[in-house]
Amino acid sequence: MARNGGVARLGSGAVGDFTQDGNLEMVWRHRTAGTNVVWFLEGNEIADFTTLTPVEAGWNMVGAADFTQDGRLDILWRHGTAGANVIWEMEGLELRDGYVLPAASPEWTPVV
Ligand SMILES: [Ca+2]
Repeated sequence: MARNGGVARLGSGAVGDFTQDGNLEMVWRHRTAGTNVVWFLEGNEIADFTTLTPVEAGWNMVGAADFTQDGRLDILWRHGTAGANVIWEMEGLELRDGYVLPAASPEWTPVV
């Protein structure tokens, strides 16, 4: 894990079958530009790609899990210095809704 000014940076990205077609998607985040890109994998080949809504720098994409328990993967975001936490409720790779969780000190690192 890289460190910046004493603040540990989370890894930023996610892997999961968001589209529920049996193939994994890999979500990449550009740390400074805030761009989010998805690779559609078929095995170890990249079949296609798309972009997600950009999110300003400072936010880390912690990972993906079915937080809303609807059978689809959602994305957990965490601000690296403010400790703010947001869940994106996803429908496939479409952003359906957002939920703000309580903030937690940046010294804490969630694992998804
Ligand atoms: Ca998929």
